[in-house]
Amino acid sequence: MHWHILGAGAIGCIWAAQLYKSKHDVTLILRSKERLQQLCESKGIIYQSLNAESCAYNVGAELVKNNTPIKNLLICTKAYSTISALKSVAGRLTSDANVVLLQNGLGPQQEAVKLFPELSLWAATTTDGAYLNAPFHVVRAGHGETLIGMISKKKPLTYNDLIPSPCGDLNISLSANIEHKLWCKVAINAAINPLTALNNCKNGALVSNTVLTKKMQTVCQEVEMIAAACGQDLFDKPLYEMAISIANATAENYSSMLQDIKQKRPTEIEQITGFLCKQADKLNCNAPENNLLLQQVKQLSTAISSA
Ligand code: KPL
Repeated sequence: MHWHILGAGAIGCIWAAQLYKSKHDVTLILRSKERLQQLCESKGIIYQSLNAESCAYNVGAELVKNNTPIKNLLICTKAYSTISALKSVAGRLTSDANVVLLQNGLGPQQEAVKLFPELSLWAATTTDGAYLNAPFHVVRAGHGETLIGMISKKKPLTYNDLIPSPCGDLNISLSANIEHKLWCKVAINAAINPLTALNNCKNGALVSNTVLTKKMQTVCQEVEMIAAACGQDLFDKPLYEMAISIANATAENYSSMLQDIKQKRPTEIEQITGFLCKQADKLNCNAPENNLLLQQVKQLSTAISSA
């Protein structure tokens, strides 16, 4: 199976390394000659596993404007770039192509289905932990699970038609209700990410600081109400309890949104809290705390990028 991967951040690099290691054809799609040069200088993807061992994987790479056909595409850009990434290679997709969208947030998946009704589109969510030490040098911080499910209206394929098997140390399963899984992830991200980004704190502070814990509780209550209005029954326990246990389990982590702020990158606030606030507006739900967080993160982002 030949996979093209668009988005060579931490998750894209993990996938590329694991597919390559499992003897699949894999090609990274890079946006500039400078990025191709960086890959060349790093001598492929450097993958550092949990036991600190490093391996180099000499994966292939090409530019977006290359015109070779694409049969299997994984897009793991940040959520705000999903649609432009998909559009940038749409002309290269074969008529039977599979496209997997793996990122935080909600909104782009639904937009992709509307824009490309003829495509076999899949959405994925992961609890794998990883970060980049340098361009194409990925450090595996934790082994989680990746769930993939079809989001387009086409006849679903079987597992073996899509999931490359074997797939190294990736733990991938098909999900019959991926929309629900994406909602659950968005709800957790809405509870944790904006508060950590605004307060410049590790996830654990949401449990140890009573003021932040109280705010997180209010955020969770609103998110649960919005989800219920959208027909989503999130977890088998209250969202607040789930958020507390995830903030505890990841106490030493900086959330992805705080990392974006620290590195002066755009955040995924529009695809997380923004998505939920839009749903709340449509359904006349009151979500003042989430709306406030949305505005505050947007302001912080603007202030940081213009500083
Ligand atoms: O997924 C995460 C993120 O930071 O985006 C959590 C679960 C909050 C862990 O940091």
